[in-house]
Amino acid sequence: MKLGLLYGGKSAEHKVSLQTAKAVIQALDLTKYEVHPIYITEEGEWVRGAQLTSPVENVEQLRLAENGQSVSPTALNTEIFPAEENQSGSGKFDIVFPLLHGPNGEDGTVQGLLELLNIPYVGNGVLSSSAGMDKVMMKNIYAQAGIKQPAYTWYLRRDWEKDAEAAYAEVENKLGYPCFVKPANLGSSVGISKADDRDGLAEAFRVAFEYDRKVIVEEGIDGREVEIAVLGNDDPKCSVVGEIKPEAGFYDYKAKYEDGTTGLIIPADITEEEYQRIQKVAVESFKAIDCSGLVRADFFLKENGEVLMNEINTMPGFTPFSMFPMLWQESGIEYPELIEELVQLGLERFKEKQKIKHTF
Ligand code: G1L
Repeated sequence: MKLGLLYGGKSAEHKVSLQTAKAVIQALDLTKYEVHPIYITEEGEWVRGAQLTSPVENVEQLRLAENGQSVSPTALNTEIFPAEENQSGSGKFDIVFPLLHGPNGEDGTVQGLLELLNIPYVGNGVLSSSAGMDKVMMKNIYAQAGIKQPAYTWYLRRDWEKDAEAAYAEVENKLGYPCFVKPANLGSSVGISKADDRDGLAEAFRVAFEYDRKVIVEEGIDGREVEIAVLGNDDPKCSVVGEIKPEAGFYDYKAKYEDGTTGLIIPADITEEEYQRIQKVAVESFKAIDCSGLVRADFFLKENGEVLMNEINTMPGFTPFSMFPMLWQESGIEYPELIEELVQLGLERFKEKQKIKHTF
């Protein structure tokens, strides 16, 4: 089976992607899969490397600096497997693993490319990837689906520039303090701040607008932060629940990516009833944005047992020490098996789509 591994990318999380690719390669049975690395540089250039015959020792090797070959994204099937090299027949990838985050990978654009090229891929499709990437879209859909979540409001940079005071007054009116100000379109915690008063709010808007032209403001919730992993296509299953104990007010970028597993409690100490409620909302949220493959769903669990949707992540952290794989490990699925299952789910969805009639 020819497996393409797409990683790197024009994103702040380039390095995270490299680390994830290394972990996935390590877990793949290289005798079962022909693994072909495709590296997207920080400048956005696509570079194809030779088939991997052994795990990589360090992430720098994955930058394919030496004998990488520049390829065009739209020619993934043809340029990557030129005829003379194509011993095993079709020359097509059997499946591609898109390990990419941010505006050029997680937002559905890479998935769209793979759709056009008719290449099966792992994980979420175009719609769920793009809907999950835009926090405003995601919350609007969840509101429509009747999923309970913190109150929110949002602004375009242009509106804020025109009348910042009106925006602040509206936030105070609708949400109060504390509240969280976030760029609408980022997968990570970059540009997010907590505001406790008007001055803090003004600063939080300024910072968030450095990262996006659209900003969302969310009511601060007094509750525990719990997360669950969902795996499947049309009949998804849930892992155990995990909890994040925030050290510095909230789960910021540093805590998330540099301190590793600090403050993760798996499984979370919750009641059976709370678990059932979280599981139910997780599956509803998965279906509401038409997910496939996987999702990590994040919730607030209030003192009174109420479950509020925080957000879902269609491309969750995915090293063996990230929440998603650790939740599955605790649920009895080890990392290599998890990858295997995701590949099967990607193939299954592709087959399912082939059944659709295109003429009438
Ligand atoms: F392909 C999967 F399984 F769907 C998949 C793709 C991407 C799972 C997890 C991720 N995550 C990432 O790519 C990242 C969080 C490392 C982005 Cl930098």
